[in-house]
Amino acid sequence: MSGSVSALLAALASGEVEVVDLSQPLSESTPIIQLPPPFANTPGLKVHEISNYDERGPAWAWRWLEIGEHVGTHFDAPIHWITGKDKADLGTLPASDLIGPAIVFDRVAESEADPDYVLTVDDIHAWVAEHGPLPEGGWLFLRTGWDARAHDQAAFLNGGETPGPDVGAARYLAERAPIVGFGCETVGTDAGLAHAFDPAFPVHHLLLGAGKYGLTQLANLAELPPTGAIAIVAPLKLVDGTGSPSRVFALI
Ligand code: 23J
Ligand code: MN
Repeated sequence: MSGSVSALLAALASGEVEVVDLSQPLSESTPIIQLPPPFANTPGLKVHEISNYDERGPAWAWRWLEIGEHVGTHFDAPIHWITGKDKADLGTLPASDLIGPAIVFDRVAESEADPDYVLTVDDIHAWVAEHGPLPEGGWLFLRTGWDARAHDQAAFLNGGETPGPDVGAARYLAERAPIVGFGCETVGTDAGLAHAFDPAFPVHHLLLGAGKYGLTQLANLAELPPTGAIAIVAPLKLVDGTGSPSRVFALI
């Protein structure tokens, strides 16, 4: 075993390094995105019993799941969007992209004051001036306080008014930042009003078009420092997958 791995194991065992669960619980009441007509919408989770220690299987319980790829805490692969259609899917993206540094932008106050708050390039430059450069091969997580609403579909969707990056910030994160992905607490990586931006849904359009990744409905970002955490992101290795409910952890 290498020295670095044993040092990490020792730090985990002693509690010096802590594991934070960034995933929301996944259930039949997990909020799902609501696109306006004429667009098709995703089903949420539906759980079916196969057996429950009964005549169908006396010593075992098991279930099967019906679920959209884009439900709950989930991953957006580049092929989710037409701009990324020739790029990676969940079966092909390199596992090494799924573990990396994570930094957190705290925009709780701004999002409480205005649910249509948008993150701008100026905000990114101001953060970098205070905390240092965005992480190479890492994740930028936008904290908005929206995780506190995740038990309630109406409060979570908020009539389509939710914070997110503006077009300039989306373009910067896609084209100029060294990150592999952008994560948020809201139902989608784009702001609620982003269907009316130009281009529409700019985070999807630009970030996925650049072969980068999205993560939504994160929890517990409040426990992370602005810099210095490690994110571990675990979508299914779904062949041709455009997205997947995911377990997401941070080491702090
Ligand atoms: C399809 C169309 C628009 C959006 C989305 C999906 C998502 O947010 C998603 O989960 O990828 S905005
Ligand atoms: Mn998605």
